[in-house]
Amino acid sequence: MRSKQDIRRRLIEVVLDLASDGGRIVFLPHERFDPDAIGASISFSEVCRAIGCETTVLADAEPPASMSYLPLLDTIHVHDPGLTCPSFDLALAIDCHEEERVGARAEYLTQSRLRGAVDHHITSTDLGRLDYVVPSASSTCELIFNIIWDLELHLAKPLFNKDIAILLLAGSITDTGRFAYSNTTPVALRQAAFLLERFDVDLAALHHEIFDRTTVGRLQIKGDLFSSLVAVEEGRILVASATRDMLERRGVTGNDLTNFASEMRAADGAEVTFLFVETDDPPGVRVNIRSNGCIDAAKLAIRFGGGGHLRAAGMTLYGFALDEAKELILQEARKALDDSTGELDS
Ligand SMILES: [Mn+2]
Repeated sequence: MRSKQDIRRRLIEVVLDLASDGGRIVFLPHERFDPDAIGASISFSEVCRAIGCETTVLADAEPPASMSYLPLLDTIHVHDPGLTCPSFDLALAIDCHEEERVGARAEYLTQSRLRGAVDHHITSTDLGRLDYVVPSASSTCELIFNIIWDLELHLAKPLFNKDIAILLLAGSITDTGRFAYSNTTPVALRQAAFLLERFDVDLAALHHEIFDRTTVGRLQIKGDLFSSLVAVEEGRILVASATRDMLERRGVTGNDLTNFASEMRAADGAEVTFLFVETDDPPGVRVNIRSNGCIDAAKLAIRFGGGGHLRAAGMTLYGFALDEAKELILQEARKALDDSTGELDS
């Protein structure tokens, strides 16, 4: 088996090779991208362009207003399923590695000359030769930092800049819950220190944008959700759910709710929390899972076509009604808790 470093080296060699004659690379952040996926995609794309590649960041949708603080969002292209897929030398899935996670853009992975990934999600499929997937990394931005670092050393020229610093910090801060979750590594902290030493980034403003900034509608839906929260199995399982009507009444979307699942996990005695959100297009139920380490959230999500990490994962149950989804998943959660023998490795 090749080590992660070997795969990183090979990926860097391919990028350098493409840079020498204007090779074309497309970056594919996962669907419903978060700051980690988009921050990693844009920063890697910027660096590859700076060294001679032609690059495109191809997203499934426009960035949500909540991410408008991020630099270089105007460089993103939004996928148009009506257009034929242009040919690229290399297609990279970012913050994901499975075709399903990039949805309709999967054709770029299958039709490009080379394909790869940079990701830190738990692997459930066979990895390709250029799949740089490190589940122990705190964020994909941590892995992109390593790649840019290596490229700087190799080319002996500066490649980090202030925009890239903000993008990488945003991904890292989001995925580590402001350097508070158990996935926070000394490496992530050292990288953040390096970026803050080298560039004048307003860290307080970045934290505010990522974690504190909210809207009246979000505060109201939070009240609605938490006041209807249900404790199951003596509070070891906590369940909250949002119907389409609830979202409409407060003028918010399902994407505005993701952090609430993590907040619920802080309740005394909670071992696993579920947030169920009714979705429209296509109809189904989005499930966010947060675990305190007793059960493997990713394992549960993967079984239903989703994915994630040990303590944070999610999936969408297409065609399910809210009550059906809750019944099915709670049954699985009870089983998983019964089978659990205590703390899993994080
Ligand atoms: Mn991530």
